[in-house]
Amino acid sequence: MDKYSFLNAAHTAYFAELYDQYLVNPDGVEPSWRAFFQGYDFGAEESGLNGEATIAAIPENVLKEFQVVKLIDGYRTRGHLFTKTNPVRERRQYQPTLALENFGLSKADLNEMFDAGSILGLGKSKLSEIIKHLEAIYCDSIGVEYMYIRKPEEIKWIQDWININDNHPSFSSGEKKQLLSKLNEAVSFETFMHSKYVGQKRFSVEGNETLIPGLNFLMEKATEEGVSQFVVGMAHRGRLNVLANIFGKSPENIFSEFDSKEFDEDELFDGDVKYHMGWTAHRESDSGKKVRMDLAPNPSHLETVNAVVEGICRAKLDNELKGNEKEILPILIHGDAAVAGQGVVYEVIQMAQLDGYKVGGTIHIVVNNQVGFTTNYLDARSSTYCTDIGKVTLSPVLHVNADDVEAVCHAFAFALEFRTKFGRDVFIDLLGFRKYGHNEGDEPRFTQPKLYKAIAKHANQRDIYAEKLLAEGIIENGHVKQLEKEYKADLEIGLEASRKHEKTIVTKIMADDWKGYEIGKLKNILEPVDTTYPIEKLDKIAEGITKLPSDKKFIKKIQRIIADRNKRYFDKDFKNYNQLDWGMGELFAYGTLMEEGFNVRISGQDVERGTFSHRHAIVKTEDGGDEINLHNTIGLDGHFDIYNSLLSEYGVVGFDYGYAMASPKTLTIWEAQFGDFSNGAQIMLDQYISAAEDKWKTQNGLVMLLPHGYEFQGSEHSSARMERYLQLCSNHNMIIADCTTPANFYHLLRRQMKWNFRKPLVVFTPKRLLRLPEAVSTKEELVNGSFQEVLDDVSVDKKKITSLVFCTGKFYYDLLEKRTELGREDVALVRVEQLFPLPQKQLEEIIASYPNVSDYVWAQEEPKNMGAWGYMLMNFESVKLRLASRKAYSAPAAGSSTRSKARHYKVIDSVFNTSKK
Ligand SMILES: Cc1ncc(C[n+]2csc(CCOP(=O)(O)OP(=O)(O)O)c2C)c(N)n1
Repeated sequence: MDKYSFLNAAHTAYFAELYDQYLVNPDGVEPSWRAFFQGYDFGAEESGLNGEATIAAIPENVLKEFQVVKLIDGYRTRGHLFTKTNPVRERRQYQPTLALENFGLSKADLNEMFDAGSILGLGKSKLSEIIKHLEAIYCDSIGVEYMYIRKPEEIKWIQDWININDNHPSFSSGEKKQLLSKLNEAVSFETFMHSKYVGQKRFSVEGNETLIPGLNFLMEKATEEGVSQFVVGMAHRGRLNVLANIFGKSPENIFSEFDSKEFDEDELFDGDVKYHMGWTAHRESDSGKKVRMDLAPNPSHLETVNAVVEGICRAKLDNELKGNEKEILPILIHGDAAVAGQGVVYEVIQMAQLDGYKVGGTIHIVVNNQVGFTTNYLDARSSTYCTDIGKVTLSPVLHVNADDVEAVCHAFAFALEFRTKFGRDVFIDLLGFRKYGHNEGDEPRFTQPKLYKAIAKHANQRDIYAEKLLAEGIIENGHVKQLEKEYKADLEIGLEASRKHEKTIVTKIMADDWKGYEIGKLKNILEPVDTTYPIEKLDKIAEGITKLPSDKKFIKKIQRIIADRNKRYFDKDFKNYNQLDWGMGELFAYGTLMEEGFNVRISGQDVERGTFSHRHAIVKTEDGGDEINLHNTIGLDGHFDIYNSLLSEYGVVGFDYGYAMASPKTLTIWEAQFGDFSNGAQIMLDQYISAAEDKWKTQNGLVMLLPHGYEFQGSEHSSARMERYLQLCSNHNMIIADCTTPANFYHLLRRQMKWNFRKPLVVFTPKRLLRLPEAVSTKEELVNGSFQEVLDDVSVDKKKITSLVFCTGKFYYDLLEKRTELGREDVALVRVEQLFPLPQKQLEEIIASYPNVSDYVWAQEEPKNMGAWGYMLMNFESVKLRLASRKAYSAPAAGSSTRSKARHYKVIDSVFNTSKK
């Protein structure tokens, strides 16, 4: 008997279904069937020997069923390549096509009935019916990519969803009219602006106007499903339209920005171009639910805002939303060229499922106008689609023809429901075109003459839809004209009103979260802040964080480290009693702030232990089963979250910046592995950290800890590039510090939260000092002290001093060592612990207290063209400083440790060698 005689015709439906299951999830079918299907596939594709034998043995009608299942699978995996999604040009041709012949079928089979139809919920059907159904689902205005997903339940859910009504929406007449009305707003806004602000850049959304009804539909539907907050990040394209028609920013306000009048504000606010501004709106949905919408401000730098938006959402989740991901929806709106080209997109997407960064899924919308400035998509990416990055997280991607507003809304509905169900990212590729050049004054035909010939003839998306509704008898002639008239009349009123303003109306975002916080002025920054803390409470915290739980087992080394902390604090007989090291100073800052009700979040590479093993904020039990954050076990008010990050700087700094933007009550810290790597996040520094307050009047208390210091490890791992940070400083935009004692670091961190304003704080943190016996502080210094911007040399007889040396950070200890070795009583070492804002007055007072100085020195371990020298030269004119440093180099340090040491000691010698004056 033939091996496959059991495959009789009566069971074809069963085989078809089984084969379908195998195609979706090979491991899900019973092994002997799997082997059988593998043989069949092999035969069908490769004409391999075993496969051929298998095929030859399968009865003809069963074989045909398999071929139909293969065809169905072909539509599922490749259907998106053959859609009608491009409104203005033919799609590229992909091979092989979905032609019948490519699946061993022919036209003669079209009228045959196949059980495989049951896989699609059609029951036994004619092949022609099956294909019609598949064409409608996969090859009309929406292309669906999802077969790379590895979870069968997600695939099944998607297939069921798109199977309904052949993946087409069924809107009521009322809903259709509502879509048209929203489309009219999108179109009329642009035409109004075009006539009133001729030639002014506004980055019109024309060619993708359906974004507006799509977003409106998405938000209304999301609100129905329990979302109460939206956080949106988007670039220039269509931003003003979104602000007007989605966020409800008043035309009066928008036009006031267009007229570019002066600001009625203080000197610390220079403003930004109108298509970068953020906005917060409190609106009521159509169903009467209250929602909050935040549009994050963003710089020109494309895609950078993604990270910030995710951070904002996570902060809201960690605090007011108590982790309920269904209450908040992050929406990122990308450009097609930018989403394909900017690396930060990858960094942010990699965060999607990570403990420290996840937000329950993001809806990504690409406003795909097929051009990036002047660059054609063929030059802009190697990937098939601009959205292919979505496959990294196995996110479904829907490509949708932007001319078909109903399909657009349908795709948005899918995105929302998938995100709600699985808490994962979804991508919508909204495929339209760009009516004008990159901006409205730009000639697109220089570079895309053919495309723009087609675009010139193409109707706008409102008119396309109006025609459809007219044909369906839903609207009458003149309906659109009336809509346009009414909408433009409102814009006219706004325009009139805006012209009466002498100043631009200043946009405020996230004002609710920042009630009670004032923008920090220089005067406040340099005033002392009370960061003292009662000893009894400190003792209690010490008890909690210097003892491991007795019912759990830990490795010996961690037991020793925590016990050492305990003895340093409590054991009067211990040789290091009351010598609190750097890690302790830091951990006490967190504990005391938590007790006072603040939260702490730290993220960065390997921060839980600390790159240099000084922190151990998370301790793991010996079997690795438990992770304990001692700070969270002792009943303090605030919570302490610390996360080892993915290996990213740009994305993670952006995320934590966003986090700090939405949570003034959380001490938000990002730590670099070594400070050198922070330049990977340079855009965040230049565009946000140093400039945001000035551009957008937003506050941000992000702390950056940047390990820095010359310890002869090569050109990297030495310098966090202090000079770069100092160059960005002006108008008290941030704080730059380089502390030398645990107590001062402790007070610096506490001061950061005690202020009633927030400023970014950049701290150059030590490596050697983490364990240096001299770099310790006492309990009393934590309890009674305060942050010292400058540490005068208290060990000297000031009258004897002829050489007054200023330095910062760890280099102080190198100099101190040498001074001790030389026994020099004529040299004083003054530590500038806060470099910006520079404590000028305090420095001058210190200078005045040394009566006999003839040699003022700035000493730094960095080369002359790096470190703080240039900054000191520019900002400190009270005395003429002599420089003691390496000479100028292009790399921060030599690769050879011998050479690096020689240079280092030469600098130290030059500090004490006054003949080199
Ligand atoms: C990081 C970055 N590099 C370069 C630019 C300059 N630039 C502005 S818009 C643009 C093209 C963007 O194309 P796309 O992402 O498709 O958006 P579109 O303008 O077409 O909507 C470029 C290159 C920028 N703004 N940001």
